[in-house]
Amino acid sequence: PDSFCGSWEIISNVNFEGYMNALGINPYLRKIALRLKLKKVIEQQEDRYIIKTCSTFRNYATTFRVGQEFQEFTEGLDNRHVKSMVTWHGKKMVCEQVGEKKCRGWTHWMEEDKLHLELFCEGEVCKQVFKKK
Ligand code: RET
Repeated sequence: PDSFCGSWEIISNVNFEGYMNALGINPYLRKIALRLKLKKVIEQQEDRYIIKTCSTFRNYATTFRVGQEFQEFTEGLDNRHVKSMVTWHGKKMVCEQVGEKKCRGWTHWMEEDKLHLELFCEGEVCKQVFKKK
């Protein structure tokens, strides 16, 4: 697949509020999060990916190998422990996050030169698009 690697800045964010609500994130944090100009920094070292979500308020990072289950602690988001697994579905990088919340995960893919991200949780879907910095 096309490389996701590099620095990305958000250009659209649809239903982030609904997604955060589904995660049970409190109204105060939701309000702050909605105003952030999010950046993604994606690195790949051999079969290991590092995805960083960055903002002036808080950062969040995950490291994983595709096809290998890992324990994820969503620190600073909803602070839950989930069992995560990332796999390729064609050109889409799909993560399932198994835990207390049903149907939780995300999907990354490229369209033209944009990075697309869908975040889902219990029927709520947030759609974010990033352009290369
Ligand atoms: C911030 C700020 C504090 C509140 C919330 C946040 C959301 C982070 C998200 C990160 C998604 C990361 C992904 C990583 C892939 O490996 C910005 C930390 C709710 C939604 C998809």
